[in-house]
Amino acid sequence: MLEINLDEYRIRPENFEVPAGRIHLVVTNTGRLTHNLAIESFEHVTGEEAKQYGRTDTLHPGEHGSEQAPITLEPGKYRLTCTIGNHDDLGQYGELKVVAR
Ligand SMILES: [Cu+2]
Repeated sequence: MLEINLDEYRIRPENFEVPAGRIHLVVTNTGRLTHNLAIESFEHVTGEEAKQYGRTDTLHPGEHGSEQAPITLEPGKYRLTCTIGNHDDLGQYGELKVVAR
């Protein structure tokens, strides 16, 4: 389970390590703007969209959210990001490490 807080413009905590398999998101927007949380491939080819493994709905201030659909992750490194506006550019991203069970 990933318990994450979103605000301007951070994902807290920024770094996670979880066992491979089903990932449950428990996300709270503690900020004053809308945010979301998406899990994407850690690296992607420049000019191409990152592969997205799952995400929450858009969360308004004070709202809680979970994954929109079941998320299953293989071991590896993933990127956590907010896909709203330019929040990622402003620093709203983190890293998720998935390790073999
Ligand atoms: Cu955001």
